[in-house]
Amino acid sequence: TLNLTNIQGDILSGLPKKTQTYIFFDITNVKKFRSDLRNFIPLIKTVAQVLKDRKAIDDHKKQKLPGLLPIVGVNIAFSHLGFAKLGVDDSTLVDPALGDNDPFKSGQKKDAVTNLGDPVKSAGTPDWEAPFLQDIHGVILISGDSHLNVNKKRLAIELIFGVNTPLASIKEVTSIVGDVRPGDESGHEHFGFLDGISNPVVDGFDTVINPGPKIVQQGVVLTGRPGDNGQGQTTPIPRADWAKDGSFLAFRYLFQQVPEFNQFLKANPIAKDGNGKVLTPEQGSDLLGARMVGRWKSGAPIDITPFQDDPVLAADPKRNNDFKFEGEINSQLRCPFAAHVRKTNPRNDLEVPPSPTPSIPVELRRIMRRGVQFGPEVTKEEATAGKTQHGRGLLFAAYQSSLANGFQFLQHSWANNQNFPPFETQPEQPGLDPLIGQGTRAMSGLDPLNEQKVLAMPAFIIPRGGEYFFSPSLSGLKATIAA
Ligand code: N7H
Repeated sequence: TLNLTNIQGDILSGLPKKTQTYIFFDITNVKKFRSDLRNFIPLIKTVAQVLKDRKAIDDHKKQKLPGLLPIVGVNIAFSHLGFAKLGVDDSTLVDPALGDNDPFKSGQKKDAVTNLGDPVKSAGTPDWEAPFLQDIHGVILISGDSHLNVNKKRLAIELIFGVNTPLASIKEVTSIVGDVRPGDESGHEHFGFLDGISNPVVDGFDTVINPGPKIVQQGVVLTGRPGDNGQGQTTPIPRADWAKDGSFLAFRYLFQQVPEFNQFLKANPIAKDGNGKVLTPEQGSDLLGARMVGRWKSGAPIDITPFQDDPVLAADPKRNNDFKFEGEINSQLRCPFAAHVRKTNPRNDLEVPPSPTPSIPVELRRIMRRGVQFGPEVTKEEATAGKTQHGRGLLFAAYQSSLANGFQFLQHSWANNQNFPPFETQPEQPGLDPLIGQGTRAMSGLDPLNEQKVLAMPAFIIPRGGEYFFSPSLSGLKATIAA
């Protein structure tokens, strides 16, 4: 069984948040950092504590009490450079089969150019915001109900590490504030689609099990647990004790071109649905967006309800994730092969003949997504001009026991691969993931009555930074990292 007081809360339960601050830091005084870290550790919310917080939030809602319950949650994670600076031997976090090419060891700056396909500024350097081109040793996440409460906690943390004083043990490289969108858009990302519906259900942890993708072993998310077996071998990568019950955090600073996305939908409405029914331009644009994502803005999966939104289905957790692209193996009638949710979780596409047997099961490639939006709502001016003037997007964050099997693989081998998903009798090339795919973005299958037709599109999501971190267990933090 899991020791829920030993695992950082964001990994399995997601720190509750209306707002979240990410503080990216460098360690400037190793000895002092270790002792400051001992004072910081009690602030960390474990899974056990987050579950309690979530229950308190539910009770607060049920009792219809005014306002939001004041709740703040803190987590911490380190990069390979951070462990190196601390002199912590992190060799058991590195896949021996990958060596220097292990994404955690190489760091995301290098990986962005060699594997993720991020646009480059100059040879070997991604076109990122300046702070992310620097070395980053770690990140502190502060989530909460309000800016006031998060900022109070931030001050307390800065005091512990003596930030901006002669006794500082860390230097802040940069910090970013993310905010859940206001009103009815709460839970929806900036393009307008409901997010956070499909995350892996973890064996022996989740108590509510709704119909949907297969349950994953604990080791898909947590290091040192059954299923944490690197490249899918049956023998787990041996992790040092301190490196167990942690998880790799892939952070990506992703900007979204929202007015441009809306303009594109408007300019390319689908004329008729899959039954031949003529659509209004507005319906045609909505269908185009839904087919790019694989879900309607409400969250309803198009594999279940391909040509008409169904908000009731979308809101029903027993039905809104219960699909497998079944009966669709060689067809894009209901859902394009390259639709974002089909690219990033192909479900039955890789399980059922005649598709080629995957090297490892889809379950080992699942990631726990914990992102939050940043930036303001689209202004009238931007909407009219169809042009972004204010930076906004997603602070993408995802946990997994192997970056090479998880985030990196999804981005490199699925989203950026125009031949994925593969079928023995491939009728047409799927194309790139229309949202996150890097390369020359184009995909087939958007027009349900003309699946071969290819539509090209500009970049709607632009990566501007990121890093790979490891979020250790509480015992690992105490016994090794702060020792
Ligand atoms: Fe994606 N979006 O609004 O378009 N994503 N994503 N993502 N994503 C998902 O099913 C989005 C990104 C995954 O299990 C939904 O919960 C945006 C990256 C995975 O069926 C929506 C950005 C990667 C899933 C979006 C972005 C992924 C998923 C449907 C960036 C990994 C679950 C909601 C700005 C490389 C698939 C849901 C499944 C779902 C959007 C990025 C992966 C609406 C805006 C970089 C695994």
